[in-house]
Amino acid sequence: MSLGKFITLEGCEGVGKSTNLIFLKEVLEQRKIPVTVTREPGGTQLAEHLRHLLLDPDSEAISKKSELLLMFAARAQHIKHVIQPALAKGNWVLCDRFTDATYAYQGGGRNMKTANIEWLENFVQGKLRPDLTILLDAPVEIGMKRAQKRIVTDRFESEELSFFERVRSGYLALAEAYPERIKVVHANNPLSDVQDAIIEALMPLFK
Ligand code: Z5A
Repeated sequence: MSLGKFITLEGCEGVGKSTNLIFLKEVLEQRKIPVTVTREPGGTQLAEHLRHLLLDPDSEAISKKSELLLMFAARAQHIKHVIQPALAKGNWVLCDRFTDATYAYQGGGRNMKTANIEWLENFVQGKLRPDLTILLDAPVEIGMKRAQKRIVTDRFESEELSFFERVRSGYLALAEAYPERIKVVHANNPLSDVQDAIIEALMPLFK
């Protein structure tokens, strides 16, 4: 049985997930809520190895099926060794990306069948779903421009603009399908406005 809350941050690259994850952690800690901060793909030793393989631009060509399965292999480890134990002891888990990213990137970006992703989601996660997902949404060019300030480019970042447009549409379609869980925050606004909107989305979890 899970006692803590499971919150995920999603969005295209450079929209501010990492920045706002730190902000959310501080907000929760001010309320004396124990927090576990983690990310996907990753979060355990094996899952971080898989992350490295998945993001390394020098990896051998990774097929769409392998990419999808590796995302879920990393997730299975992450859930068993980090997410479930943290929730069970009452921590709130803040996760930088989760399965919505698979629907958006492998489903939207790579055109993989939703039914296959759904099957894997049920197989790997059982009933586990986030209590709240904050979808940071901005025009793709804005996020790309912010992300371009970094020196290293990963395997996904070398995709074309059209790939990221499909990812963004995939995310927005999910938000429409699950309006109770997924709250869209306009990430091209000034950071203080973005963070006000995040707090507003968080409030129902404190009741
Ligand atoms: N992936 C997948 O395909 N399938 C899956 O199931 C999962 C993942 C789980 C992981 O990358 C890759 O894995 C990802 C999808 C794939 N590939 N891509 N692309 P990641 O999540 O680690 O990396 P990322 O998406 O590229 O994240 P990022 O570039 O680190 O961006 P971010 O965390 O969203 O942004 P940030 O670092 O917080 O902010 C970027 C800059 O913008 C920074 O200088 C901030 O100070 C600035 N910023 C942030 N907010 C603002 C506002 N509001 N105004 C102005 N400036 C701002």
